[in-house]
Amino acid sequence: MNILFSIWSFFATYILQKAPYMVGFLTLLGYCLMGKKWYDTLAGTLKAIIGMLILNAGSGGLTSNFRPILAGLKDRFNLTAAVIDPYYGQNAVQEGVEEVFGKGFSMAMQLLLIAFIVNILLVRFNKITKCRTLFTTGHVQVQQAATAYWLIMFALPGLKNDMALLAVMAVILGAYWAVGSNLTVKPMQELSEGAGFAIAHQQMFGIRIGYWAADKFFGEKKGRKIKKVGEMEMPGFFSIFNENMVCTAILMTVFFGVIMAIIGKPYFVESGNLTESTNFVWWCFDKSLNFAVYLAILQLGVRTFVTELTASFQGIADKLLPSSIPGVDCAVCFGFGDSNAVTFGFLAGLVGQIIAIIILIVIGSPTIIICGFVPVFFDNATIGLVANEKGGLKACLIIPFLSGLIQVFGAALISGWVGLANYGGYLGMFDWDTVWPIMTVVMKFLGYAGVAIVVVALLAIPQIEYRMDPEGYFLITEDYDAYVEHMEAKKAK
Ligand code: ASC
Repeated sequence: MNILFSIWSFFATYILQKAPYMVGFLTLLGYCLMGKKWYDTLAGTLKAIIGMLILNAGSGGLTSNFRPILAGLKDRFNLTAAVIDPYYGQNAVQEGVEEVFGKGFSMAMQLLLIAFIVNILLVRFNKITKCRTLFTTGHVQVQQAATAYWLIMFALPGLKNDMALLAVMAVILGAYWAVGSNLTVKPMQELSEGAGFAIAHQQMFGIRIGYWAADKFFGEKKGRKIKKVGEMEMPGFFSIFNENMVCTAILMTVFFGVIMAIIGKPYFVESGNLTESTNFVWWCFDKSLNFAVYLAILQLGVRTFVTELTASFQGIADKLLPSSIPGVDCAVCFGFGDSNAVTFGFLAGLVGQIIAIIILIVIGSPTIIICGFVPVFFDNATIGLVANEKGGLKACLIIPFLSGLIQVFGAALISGWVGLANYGGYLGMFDWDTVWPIMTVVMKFLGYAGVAIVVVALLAIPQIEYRMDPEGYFLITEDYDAYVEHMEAKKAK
């Protein structure tokens, strides 16, 4: 019994919560189920792990380099404010949960495990549930389990029994994982031309809303042609913007240069980021160029692991989870579509967030928000990329801009209301500024009836999507080329 527990606890700590090893584990399992030769299995598994580690090096580099800059705005202007950032959000829960609810943080990790099982079951029985995607991004699951733990305890203070509480939370969170990532199947299969992954991250509803809005308001209709970012032929000097690295470097130098100049050298010297003798302008320039470097690393990581994971997942889909595909980190999609849309989406979102923050300050909001790098970059870049694919440059700028506004206002309302702002941070990613606050309101005011409404509403979403195209629904994950033909035939009718 003890040995079994040790194995389980090793698995939970080192594999389930660590995306690279989870991806490696799934690749290993998939290739074994396919009966691949042992050396191909070994090579594929290693490639998947290393690719994901490279992706983490890229996204970690972006985060550690640029997070202090945005957080610096808060210190520089002496604001008492909640930073929207998944890591700050998790810390806030860890710090406050005992004091506010009298419960320890370890229960949030039990929640993660049970919710993951709910996700697996929903996919296993997808003939009924219509859920096609398995969450594989462990670090995100930890952050979400922590915040969901807080929000649901806040909404249902009467639910004192730990087992009942865990059961309710796990069903809601597990359903959110299965249903949310399932919503990204169509946008991602179209963007990657059938690479075979969905997104399992923190803006899954945001991706689908962005996709829908881009199509509806900017998409190709009779007499309306779209111009995607990659199709913009720019004359003379501007043509250098067609090159992703150059474009990113120039835009980042301008934007972050302004922000760093506003914060000023003394702050960065004091916080130990540079020494007094360092040339500040050159330091800003160097930092901005590094943005393009980390983005390139991240894309290399994607190229390294995606084919392995999706090819091996076929084994899992054939033998264990029919018609399913893996849900992966949002940064994976940065390897597809127009790379410049990533930068444009991010910067448009940043402008939206900064305007929203100024509005909060001007109207004297009791909760002030500071943009964290992770939500402003990863959410808006992803949404921008998807919007560009459906609606071109205009959609790629306007939709992330609106998303930036929504992120700040949504986070201010929910984090102030539930009390997380008092602990300095909130998860703050798109779905957690929109869908989760709505679910929290419904449960807070309707109690158990609210829980039922939330669960039924979540589970109804894949059913509705299925009914809109019963023939294409599973085809899109099973055989993308056949799906494209099916869509063309449908259009011709
Ligand atoms: C998150 C989070 C990260 C990033 C990363 C993006 O939500 O916690 O570290 O986004 O997953 O690649």
